[in-house]
Amino acid sequence: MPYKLLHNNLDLDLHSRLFEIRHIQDSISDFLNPSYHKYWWDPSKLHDIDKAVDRIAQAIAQQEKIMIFGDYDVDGIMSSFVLYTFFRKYIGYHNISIQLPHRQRDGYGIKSYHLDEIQELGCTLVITVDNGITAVEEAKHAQDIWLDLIVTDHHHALDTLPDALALVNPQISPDCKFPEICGATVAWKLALHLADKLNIDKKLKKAYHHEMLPFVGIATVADCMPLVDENRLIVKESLEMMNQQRTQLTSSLQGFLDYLNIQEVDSYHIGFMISPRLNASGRMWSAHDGLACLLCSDPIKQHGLLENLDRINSERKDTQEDMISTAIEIADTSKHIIIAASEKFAAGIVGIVAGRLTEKHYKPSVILEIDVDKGIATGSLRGPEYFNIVEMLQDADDILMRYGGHEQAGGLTVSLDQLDAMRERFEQYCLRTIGEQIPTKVTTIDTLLAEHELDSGLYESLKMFGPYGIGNPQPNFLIEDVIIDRVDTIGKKERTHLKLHCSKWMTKFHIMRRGQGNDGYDGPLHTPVSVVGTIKKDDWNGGWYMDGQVVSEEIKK
Ligand SMILES: [Mn+2]
Repeated sequence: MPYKLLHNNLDLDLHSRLFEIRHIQDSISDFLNPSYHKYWWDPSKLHDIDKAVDRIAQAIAQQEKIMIFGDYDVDGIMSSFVLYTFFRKYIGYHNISIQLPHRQRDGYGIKSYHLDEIQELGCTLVITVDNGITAVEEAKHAQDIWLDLIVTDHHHALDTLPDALALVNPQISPDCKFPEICGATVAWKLALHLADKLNIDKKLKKAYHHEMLPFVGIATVADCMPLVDENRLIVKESLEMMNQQRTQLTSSLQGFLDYLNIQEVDSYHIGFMISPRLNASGRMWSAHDGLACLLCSDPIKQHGLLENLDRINSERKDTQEDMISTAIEIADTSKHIIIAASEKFAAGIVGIVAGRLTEKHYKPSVILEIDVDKGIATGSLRGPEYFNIVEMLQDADDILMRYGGHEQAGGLTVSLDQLDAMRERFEQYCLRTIGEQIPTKVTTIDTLLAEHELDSGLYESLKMFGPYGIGNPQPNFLIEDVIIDRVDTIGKKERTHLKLHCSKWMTKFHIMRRGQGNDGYDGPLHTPVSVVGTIKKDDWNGGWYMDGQVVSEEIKK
């Protein structure tokens, strides 16, 4: 695997080097200590927000029945939770409920039949969260049946906007300084603006703001929002709350973190422990199971709900592994694009499987669930960064029934009699645009670490530059002239790790290779090598370790 080093000017300090590599325009102090003053923008800047809160205030005054319509992923669940909590807990308004669509049955977004059902329940106002900006026909249907519809969303709008009572979306709000916020942040800003409209006590409004912060932070990370600008402020603040003021969190969130035994939460835990559990509910069964975990205030009951989520998540993982092996079996991985379609595939998981195959093979992939009764195949696409998914979909416009997406991810529906034509068209398109040779994946290394930087404060210094994720990736480092003194296998029987004891001149550190104890180490000892990896906190011994490896390949500088 080839490596490329982005920055090797050790005259600059570490933060300055990372600043240059990432082309960050903010001042160093604003970036390291993001403040509300600098990054928060007022909810009043959102398109139609006054219309929205006026109608909601009227609904409250008239004791109307309100329905929040969300989505089945983490952002959709959190958006619903954040808005609902304002009504129930902060203004004591109980004539409100949440409906989340069922992924397999309903698909994404509010449908006209949902509006009919909601009206039959006696509701006179629907507020969508994390969806609705493309619901043009549905908004028309709402008008036809005299049901008021407020859309709050953060997705990109189409050419035609729905004719709803209000459209609250940063993407169509020219005054928003930073529109790349998640659906939960939009819902939160709506509630905060509603608090002003209702003249809620300032202290109470502040309490709501703080109590919701961790939930909005989780949604921001889970929805893959870029962790820059206002999102960086939100996520940094929410991590600080989860870590330093845990007793002030809602009992449901405390219960969640305790159950997962997370000591110091960072974006990694959100992405790999919290979100998958909440998402699994919507993938395998109903997202209401995830929502129930957030709403539950009885610790014993919540423990049961969390165990249930864990079980669903394990099922999801098993199904995912099965699907990956089936996909590899039935797809021709030597082609430029990996395409696998099966009746056995689960609709909620096709996206993850496509993502894993693309990551492994560094090629675009399409995973489809076949529905023989309906005569269609529906699925997800993922692509490596050198490829544009949506352009390929547009190229096959005449043979696809439905499609959508962006550069690296998309979805499609195709009739079964066009499936082979689609395979052929996609492969031809890839051959034409990529060329004969599939590009080789180059691992980028941010910068070198000098010996004096390998001190006990390295982890804390890098933590200030976080949270890491989309838009601010975890830095990858190179350390040269390292001697591997000794290698140990540590850990319990089922899961052993390799520990490489390293030294660079007078400085000692270690590299951990988690879960790889059984593989052993056959690399060089007692001779200078280069090591590449990320810096992690050492919970056992304090300080830090490198999660990385010895590289023998040449590194392009
Ligand atoms: Mn979202």
